[in-house]
Amino acid sequence: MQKKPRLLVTRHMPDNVTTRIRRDYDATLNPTDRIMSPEELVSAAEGMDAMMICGSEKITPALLEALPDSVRMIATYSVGHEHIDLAAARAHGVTITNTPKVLDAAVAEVAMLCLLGAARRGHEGQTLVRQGKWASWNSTMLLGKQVSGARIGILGLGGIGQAVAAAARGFGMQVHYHNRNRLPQEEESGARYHATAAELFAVSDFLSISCPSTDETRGMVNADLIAQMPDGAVIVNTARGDIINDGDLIAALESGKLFAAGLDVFANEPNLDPRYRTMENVFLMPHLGSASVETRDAMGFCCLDNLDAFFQGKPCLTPL
Ligand code: 8YV
Repeated sequence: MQKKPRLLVTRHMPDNVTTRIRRDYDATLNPTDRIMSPEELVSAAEGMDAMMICGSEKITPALLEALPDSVRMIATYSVGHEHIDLAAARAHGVTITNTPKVLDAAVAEVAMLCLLGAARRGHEGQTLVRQGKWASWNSTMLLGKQVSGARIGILGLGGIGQAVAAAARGFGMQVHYHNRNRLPQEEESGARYHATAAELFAVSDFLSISCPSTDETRGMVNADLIAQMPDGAVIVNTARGDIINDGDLIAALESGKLFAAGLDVFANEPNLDPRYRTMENVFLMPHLGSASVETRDAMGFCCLDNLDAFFQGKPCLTPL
């Protein structure tokens, strides 16, 4: 019988994923889920053929240099890959895969949760009920911003952005978007293209961020762009926290320029800018975009399908 490939799984995985890992790989698991330091990663990778990692593991040029040569493939349990230096991986001959598509629907659900939670004052309503401070019905209590009929601007109409667009259409929203390049018409599904971010922001009663974190997008959502938005707009972020300039967003939320924000992701997670914690007009989630049972299994299976293909000498399904 052929020997199973040796796989280092750096974080705890859902049961269905772990069952398949144990079945098909000679695996070293991390049941305590403690995030390893780069030195610990290198030492744990000793003798491994491949690694299955998460966004918590930074695959830097220095780490790739230090990893044993036996590691030929790294599958990241994420669609985002800003934690991996792809050029350095290529230079070291290490194949990298991610998990696109399988999480589009789940992340779009959380984008809508954040959008609705922000627009319809989900945090304040919850707090009122939970703290026993809801005295009586009142015609002007916690009035929100109506979603139906409003315009949503989607920054990054990729897989997740398109799923957000479909959900937003279900709420009767008019969809606008900005990408570096315009999509073919069939992928736009009627969404209106704006060649610049400033043009998109100018028509966005709601702005949903669905683009990756890159050198171009980091810090992009700043005071200048927010100033272009209609007064009383709402910003939603389910992509990466560092796309937003936190100081500028907070200033716009405090001044009333923005009505609210719905945030699932933050710069420097989990140590987000502490000012968000006490702001009433911010709906907060702890990076739960892909956190449904079905999607977290599908992400694991996507990693394993890629690993299986790699070790069978076939092309990976979702290489980077
Ligand atoms: C994950 C994500 O929860 O896929 C991504 O890029 O941000 C999330 O789905 C996280 O990155 C797990 O590694």
